[in-house]
Amino acid sequence: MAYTTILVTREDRVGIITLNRPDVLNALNLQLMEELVDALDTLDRDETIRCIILTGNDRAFAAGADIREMAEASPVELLLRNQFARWDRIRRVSKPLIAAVSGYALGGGCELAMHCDIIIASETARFGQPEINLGIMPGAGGTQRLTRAIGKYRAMEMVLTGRMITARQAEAWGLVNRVVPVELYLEEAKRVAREIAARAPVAARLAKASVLKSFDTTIEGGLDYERMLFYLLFATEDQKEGMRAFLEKRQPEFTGR
Ligand code: DAK
Repeated sequence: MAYTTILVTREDRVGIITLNRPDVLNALNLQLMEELVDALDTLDRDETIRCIILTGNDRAFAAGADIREMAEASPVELLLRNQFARWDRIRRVSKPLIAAVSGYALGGGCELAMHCDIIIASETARFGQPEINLGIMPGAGGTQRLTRAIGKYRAMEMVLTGRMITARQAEAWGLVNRVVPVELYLEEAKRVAREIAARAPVAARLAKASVLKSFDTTIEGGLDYERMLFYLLFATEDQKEGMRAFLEKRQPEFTGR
């Protein structure tokens, strides 16, 4: 698939997807969402890729769904566009996904960042769920993920007022991993991605699945799930290699097998 609204690059074992509709602050239109899901799917299936970075430009990660495209839509049109299937696919990306956010991450843009597993923010990042200003509410998981990330009262304030928060506020509230100067956010995301890419890929994938499981199960169910995945890793060559390397006092060579 040839992309017109995103750019995809590879640096060693890291795939980088850059949202690229700068004139409209990377508003997420149908075309972009289709391309984004296609690129994520391709990178997720590519054995040479071990971690994926999702980013925008310095001014905007994404200022939300494309309002122009949504303004006159009927519920049936929304249903037929089947956008939720695309968001579900993003939720199911099995490899670690890092958001490198600068500028606006609003509405669907904030929700997209929250689909990622780690969020690195520039000092200029602004997060918000401003849907209420348009007469709607978050529709791609914002009320659920934001609440789990920052708690009921802060989420309520953001969702009900539509007000944006700064990168520092997001950091203090636990919505981002860390805040770095704007010149460094992508570099920092790459640094973390390379660190993850050097680890055992199957273990990273199952560890991600296990952490995410904690959001929709009881502690008992989550512990059982974790245990199964833990056992499973002893069937990998990487487990043997990792432990052997430790005992032989050398660096492990993980193959993802
Ligand atoms: N959609 C379309 N165009 C947008 C846009 C957006 N969300 N955000 C910005 N733009 C466009 C502006 O219209 C403008 O275009 P021109 O006028 O130059 O043609 C250009 O980007 C630059 O924006 P501004 O001139 O407004 O720039 P400022 O610096 O003055 O203001 C701003 C920046 C981010 C404060 C402002 O642009 C703004 O308030 N933007 C809208 C933010 C917003 O309300 N976002 C939430 C959208 S609702 C769904 C899943 C998810 C969603 C919906 C459905 N399903 C699964 C069905 C999500 C919904 C949303 O995200």
